Amino acid sequence: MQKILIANRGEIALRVMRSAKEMGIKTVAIFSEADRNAPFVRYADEAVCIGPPPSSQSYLQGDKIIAICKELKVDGIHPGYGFLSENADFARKVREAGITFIGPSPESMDMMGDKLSAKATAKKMNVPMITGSEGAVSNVKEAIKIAKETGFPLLIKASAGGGGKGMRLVEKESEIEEQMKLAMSEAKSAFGNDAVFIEKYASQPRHIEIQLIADNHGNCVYLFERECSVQRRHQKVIEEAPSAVLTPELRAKMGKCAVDVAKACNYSGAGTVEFLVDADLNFYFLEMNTRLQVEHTVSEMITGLDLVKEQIKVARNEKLSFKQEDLKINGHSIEVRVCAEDPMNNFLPEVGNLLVYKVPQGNGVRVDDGFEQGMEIPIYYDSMISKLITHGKDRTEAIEKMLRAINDYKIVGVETTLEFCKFVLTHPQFVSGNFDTGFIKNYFQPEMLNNHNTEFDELAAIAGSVLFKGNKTDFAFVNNQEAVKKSKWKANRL
Ligand code: MV4
Repeated sequence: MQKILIANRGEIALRVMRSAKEMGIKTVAIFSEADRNAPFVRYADEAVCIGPPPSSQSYLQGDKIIAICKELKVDGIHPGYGFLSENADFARKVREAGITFIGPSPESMDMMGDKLSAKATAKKMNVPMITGSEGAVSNVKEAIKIAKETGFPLLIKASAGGGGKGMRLVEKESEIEEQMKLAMSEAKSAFGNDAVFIEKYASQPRHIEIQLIADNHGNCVYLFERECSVQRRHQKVIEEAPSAVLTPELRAKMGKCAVDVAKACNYSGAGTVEFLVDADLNFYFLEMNTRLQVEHTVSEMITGLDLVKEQIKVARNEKLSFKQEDLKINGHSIEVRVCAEDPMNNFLPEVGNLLVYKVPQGNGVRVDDGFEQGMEIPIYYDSMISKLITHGKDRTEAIEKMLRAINDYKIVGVETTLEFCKFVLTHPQFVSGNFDTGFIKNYFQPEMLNNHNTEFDELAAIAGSVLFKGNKTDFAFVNNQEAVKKSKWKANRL
């Protein structure tokens, strides 16, 4: 592999290109008109504008991306996460064009993309499953019959869904008919597939996932777990590795189940098997993600591996260079997602200029970002500014480093989730390790975040815009006014 195209943007495009460069592989960026000045575009050896800002006209243009690859003699595509990363039809077209898709085969993606076939595959391997329907449920009568066996509450889930999309909670029999109709029509319009299934609802579970990597020679190993229970509306907020609650025995058991699922779908590359874990530490298969995930970084920190390099090596048909028994957990790693959102205002995404943007540094601190001071946060894509990752000898040290790093992170111009993450990291329930997916709903109220230093923000905003003025005079005036107005408004509100 001589040259790869990264069919993505922002931090993950940069992160992939760094590994490619270390391997002596040339990189091609594609970018939308909104990303013309983004660092990932400059970092690439070559860069091509693919279209207007909306994803549907740029990063989701699979045929256009393949045409660019042919023109620039690209021999591999890394899809990152989101966008086309789990699109089996795209992976198939890439293969047909004679280009290597850095990821699993379209056949594996199809098998795992459909939750019903994923569950059937996992069940065949004797992976524990939550009680529920055997396959799709297509009428209310059948649903009621299953509900009598599983009991209430139960969940109706869309087979084509995932990440909580197309999921409905049913508390009692009288609600089944309505919820089932809603679930099916939602699934039909969102995914073009109205297949739904039923599961007993596990209350307050933990979300624990196993990272794995498989090669094209029948080798597959698990890279331990990530604890991802701190979520808000199915968006992960904080992830860590290892989990504070798994024992070595349970870890090995879950790891083996994840590897079995991968083997059953002839998996190749990096993948993740998601489990629900209940209060008694019983675990149940949820779904498999056939991509590199946002939070892969914490697995890298505790294993010492570079997952992107491993993905590329597998795509080059190399054998894994390590066995399960070679892998050890080294210390503890935590990641927080730094998003341009306002936690005081229902996490509403913010757009605006990064007037001041200074990242934390030092021992055990890693920042994977895609922005620089003075850049605008575009409205077209997700709100993540960066991933802040720490690594320490144990969980306590990883938390201490994270709190220090959050304090050292200076962002002025947009509200961020940094203070909110600090709230989570200092909460006794989080510190104890005893928390589940209900953490934010149960413990967080916006009023708990009132330690804004508005005077600092205001001064920093002015300082930032003065700095910024150095390059762009006209802009700076506007930004300065806006920043000060914003800080004053914020001060009034408090
Ligand atoms: C569940 C569940 C409880 N019981 N399934 C949400 C996302 C999707 N991957 C599956 N999800 C859930 N499935 C049963 N049978 C609770 C959730 C769930 C959840 C799972 C993981 C992380 C956060 C969550 C938040 C709410 C609900």
